[in-house]
Amino acid sequence: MFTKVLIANRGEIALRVIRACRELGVATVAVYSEADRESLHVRFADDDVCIGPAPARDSYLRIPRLIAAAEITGADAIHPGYGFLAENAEFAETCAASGITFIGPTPHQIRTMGDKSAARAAMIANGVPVVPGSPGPVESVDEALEWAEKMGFPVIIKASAGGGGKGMRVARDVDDLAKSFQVARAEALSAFGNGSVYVEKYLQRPRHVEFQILGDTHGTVIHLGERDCSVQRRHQKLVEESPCPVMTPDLRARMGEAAVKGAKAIDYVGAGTVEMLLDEDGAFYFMEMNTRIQVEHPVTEMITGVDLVKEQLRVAAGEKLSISETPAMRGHVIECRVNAEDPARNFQPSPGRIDVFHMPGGNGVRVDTHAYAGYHVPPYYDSMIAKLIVHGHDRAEALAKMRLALDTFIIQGVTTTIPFLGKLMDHPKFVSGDVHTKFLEQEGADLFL
Ligand code: MV4
Repeated sequence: MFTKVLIANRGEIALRVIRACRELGVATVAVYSEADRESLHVRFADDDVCIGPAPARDSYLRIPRLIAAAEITGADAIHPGYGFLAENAEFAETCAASGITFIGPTPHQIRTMGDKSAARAAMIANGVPVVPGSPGPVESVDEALEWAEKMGFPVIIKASAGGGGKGMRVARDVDDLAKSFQVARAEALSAFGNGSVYVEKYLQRPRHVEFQILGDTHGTVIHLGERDCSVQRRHQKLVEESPCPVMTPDLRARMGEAAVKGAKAIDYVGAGTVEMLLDEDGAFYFMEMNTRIQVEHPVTEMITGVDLVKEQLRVAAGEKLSISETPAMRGHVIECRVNAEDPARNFQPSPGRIDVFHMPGGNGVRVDTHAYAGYHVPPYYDSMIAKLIVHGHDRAEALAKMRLALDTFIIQGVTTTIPFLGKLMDHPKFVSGDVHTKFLEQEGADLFL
């Protein structure tokens, strides 16, 4: 095991990683920007290093400063958390070149899955179902049109370097296609410096169902069940749950097998997530693989009892996973992301001082947060200030527990999404589990007020 781990992140995930290290007897190093001086991750770590001014590009994204901080403090490994440099192959390479273990997959695995078109090709080559479409990038409108005519409209043009919804355009008909192709290509070029795009059949109302994967360096790759993350707004997840409300043992076996096959195709090592689209007719398709620990990992932790961050540390240290098969899944788990945002103002961020902070509690209630009364939510970073996760025997109990927990989560001083989430928990379609990726856009209007 490592002696000292540097956490190249901030906020709740930095605290989450510090806890896992502590439990394993590993010392920790916090890095922080000038805006995060008063943060709990700095107080809870054994050592801390200021790495620059508030903007992330001047601090949390500066690879040389992170490596220097690790060298100065004697850290032998770096955990990247999520966001920032978590899926940056160059960072993973620089760690290795500096004799520091990157707690995550290899640079090659990060790169393959980061190129969405290459990932799709790797899945096709290994017999993992993908949405019908072009096997690789398309170079012209005419080539895109050939595929569109083969599959039928609507189609979606996606940036190879994209993911998370950037550089995507839907085309409803032939007239749409030329424009969508050009817009997607231009957006991809300006956002990623890479104009490569590919074409897929567009699914109108799919669910987003993702499988948690763990792989080790001894050849074991397993899945730990799924999370339904269909409730999103502008590609930001708001609620995640497990099991997926429409899951059956047979469907889980087939989707899980496909997810593991996809991860094994690149000999995946570490914690990862295979995102799939589950269509209304029960067909499922590989969409993307995320090569990091995700925000919503506690959903899987609560339903399986497996500590995913401790598994990441074990795997990175060359040890075997603590489990060799898919663990049993017990009951039902729901997670709500609490953001300092104003739903009535188009979810505009609401930074500032938290004056009152009272957390819910009780049996089966988990809160992952870095916030406290007196904490200043900085305007520079993601506005998530807490994750509220509840476990019930079944979905109805989990829902009831979530409603009560949201009602007793008191935050004053900044506007939060808590009241919005409370209303969402009473929405008839959410209550019945009848959601899809367009749910909020199409049915959420009265929740925002
Ligand atoms: C799709 C799709 C429908 N059909 N691909 C959104 C983010 C990126 N990961 C891929 N995305 C989608 N790809 C096909 N062929 C619909 C989406 C999509 C979506 C997916 C998951 C969660 C929320 C979403 C919201 C809008 C669109």
